[in-house]
Amino acid sequence: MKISSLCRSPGHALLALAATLLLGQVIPTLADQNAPKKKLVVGFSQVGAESAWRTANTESIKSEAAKRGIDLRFSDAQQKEENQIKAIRSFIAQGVDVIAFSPVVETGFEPVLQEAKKAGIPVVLSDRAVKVSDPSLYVCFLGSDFVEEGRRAARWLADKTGGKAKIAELVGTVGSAPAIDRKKGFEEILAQHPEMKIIKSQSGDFTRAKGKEVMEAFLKAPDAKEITAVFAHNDDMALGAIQAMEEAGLHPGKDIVIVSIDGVRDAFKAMTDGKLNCSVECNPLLGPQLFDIIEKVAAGQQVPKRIVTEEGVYDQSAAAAALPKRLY
Ligand code: GYE
Repeated sequence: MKISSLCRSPGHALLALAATLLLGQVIPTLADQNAPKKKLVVGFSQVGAESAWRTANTESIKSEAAKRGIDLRFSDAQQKEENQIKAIRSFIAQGVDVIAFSPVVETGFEPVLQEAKKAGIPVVLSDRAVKVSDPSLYVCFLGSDFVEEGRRAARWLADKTGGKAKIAELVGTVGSAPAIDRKKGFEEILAQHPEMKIIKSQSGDFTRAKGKEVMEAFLKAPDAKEITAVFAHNDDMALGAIQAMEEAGLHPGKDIVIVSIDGVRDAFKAMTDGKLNCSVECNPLLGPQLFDIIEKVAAGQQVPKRIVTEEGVYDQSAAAAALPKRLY
């Protein structure tokens, strides 16, 4: 019915006026709803590009943000804490909606996180944890259980060697959550096996080049012949160590048993070639879960303080079948 046809009496006229006012109010509201939504702005400070794991992690985060139409301000810290602190400060200055970051080391972030809190910007930790005295400085930590990964590596090695091994350990970045926790979990299981001992331990900073360098030094030491196993905190360092062993005329995977962590494609290839013995999975494809959390946080919804990713263990017997399906 047309509004004009209602205006035959004062009562009708009033009704028509009310209808017009009502429509006047309804129409802009509908228009608001149809207006393009403001893009969510997220600042992400990444550790660097130190490993194949990290490359896959960065790709997962960038592609997921693009898929969701999120304005992602991405910053690469090149493994330096001071660069991460600068990036976070710049995200605060830009007034982003949410800050996410993967802290290169555990300590030293408290002051900048306090600045974010004062600015009212929520912070989500991705992959690595921080040590802070005030847990309200971040809303959620999404990542693996690194202690359990260390335990898994040690359990596998104990099984493989019948509880007898002289181990050279390639440690991750000093002070980083995965290096601290993987060592802790590994040593926890070693404590149950008196004939398994770490005889050498040094950081290879999670990179292939440094893993190789450290292994070369281990192999030049007077007691080098005693080494029966290598525990590398990530695949890249194990792959570097494999190169060092081959250059020294050894047969990696046979003369020395090697277990590492991550489960990247090159590790699966090395396992199918018989050079690496085992890789404990650590999933870098955190993008979808991370942005689920970020979107909830931005909408003011509650999220759990800790979300653990699910992972497995692969050795040579499982590597060939799993390789074609590996996504990273
Ligand atoms: O294992 C390593 C990377 O923080 C879990 O960092 C991550 C670790 C990963 O460089 O390859």
